[in-house]
Amino acid sequence: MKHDVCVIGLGYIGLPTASVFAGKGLRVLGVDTNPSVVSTLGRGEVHFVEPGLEAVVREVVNLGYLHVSSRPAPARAFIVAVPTPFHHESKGDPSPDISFVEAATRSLGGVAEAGDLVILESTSPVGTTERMREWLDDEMRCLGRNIGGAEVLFAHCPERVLPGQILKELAANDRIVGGLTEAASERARLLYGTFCTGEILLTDARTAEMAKLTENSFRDVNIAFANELSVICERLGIDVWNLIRLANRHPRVKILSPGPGVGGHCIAVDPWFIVDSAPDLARLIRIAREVNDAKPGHVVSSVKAAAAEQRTPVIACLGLAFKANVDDLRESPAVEIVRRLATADVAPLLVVEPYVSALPKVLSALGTRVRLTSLADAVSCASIVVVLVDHREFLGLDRTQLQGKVVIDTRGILRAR
Ligand code: SAJ
Repeated sequence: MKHDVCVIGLGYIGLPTASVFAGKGLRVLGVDTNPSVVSTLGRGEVHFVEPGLEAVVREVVNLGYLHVSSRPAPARAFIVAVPTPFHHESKGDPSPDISFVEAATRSLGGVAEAGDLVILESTSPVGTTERMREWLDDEMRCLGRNIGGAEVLFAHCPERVLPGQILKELAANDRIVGGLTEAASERARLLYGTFCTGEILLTDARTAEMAKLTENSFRDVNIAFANELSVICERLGIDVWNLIRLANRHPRVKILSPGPGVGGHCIAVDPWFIVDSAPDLARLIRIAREVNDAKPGHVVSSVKAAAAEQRTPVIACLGLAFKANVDDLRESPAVEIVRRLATADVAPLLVVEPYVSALPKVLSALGTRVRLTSLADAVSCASIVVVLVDHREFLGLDRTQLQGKVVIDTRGILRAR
């Protein structure tokens, strides 16, 4: 049987995408190289927290619209949604790692046929969709198949959904579709039209690749502006939250929120893809990355300074996730701050993270200096309270409980009310 859609990579983007296609009655094959992901999904369960996703997956698996496998099979359309991390170079800037995209593309060498559509959803450096065509062509030639990559249609359709609201945004957001040919763009438009109620905007593949990188760099640069303001205000004795609230009353000013740094697998990563492709020109984008990456170090210094003033300091760190109300700890500045405080052995650390049941390895490996505990225990035992994430569980924090303690509120939640 030829599937309607085969999705390669069942992570934060691939799985919801496969599920919404299946929910529209398309026959979908989801592929993941991790055997435990395949077996979890085969039981109709999911391997990460995303509101509403488990119910959708259970339904489409039970109805037989979504199957999962460790290998791709023939399909009219293939969607590649694998990670595109970066290499931390020992010298110089980080550089993009597109080896998972290459492996996924080559895995289609034996199954793709002339007229099939291959879509890249992973955020990728400009030119990656063109390279996919070359990889597939090469793979098919090696396998002795008599069709080439050129007979397959290719498009880049970047995802732009917000973790925590993925199902809603998958359907509602406008979508950019950039084909290597117009025929590819048209086919991709038809496919996404099955569930996308937002506008589908057609362009070429290189523009689509750059658009995705631009969106996240725009946000990074604007968060860097807020983070720079926060450290300037600290020195000048000004409440940055109040300042931003006032400045934002100007009709054309919309400053974002400062925080402990920028985390997640998108905004802290994608700007480097632009810097890598034009290092001499991407000056502002690089500086924004550096400003945001310096923020965890600034928070650590403030906590150390507060601890140095006390005889027996105990530090409560509220939150580990990279942002509010999710369990995602990837590239989280909060984890990095706790790690640095523990490594420097500043004081006992009580960590509160309502969205995880155990500390991540990078922290549990540090031994008993870091303990995961409840909000009530952490707040009552600590002499220093550091707010690292604005989880809804922390918003009701009672100011009277914090009297007499040093409070370092990197998210401004205590001033917001
Ligand atoms: N942050 C701040 N201040 C702010 C806003 C965010 O410090 O005013 C921090 C957050 O705490 C977090 C980081 O920035 O550490 C990123 O969070 P986010 O909610 O802004 O974005 P992500 O990484 O969850 O998702 C982004 C989104 N991109 C944009 O908003 C331009 C999403 O639409 C993309 O699909 C996603 O990246 C992606 O996959 O690229």
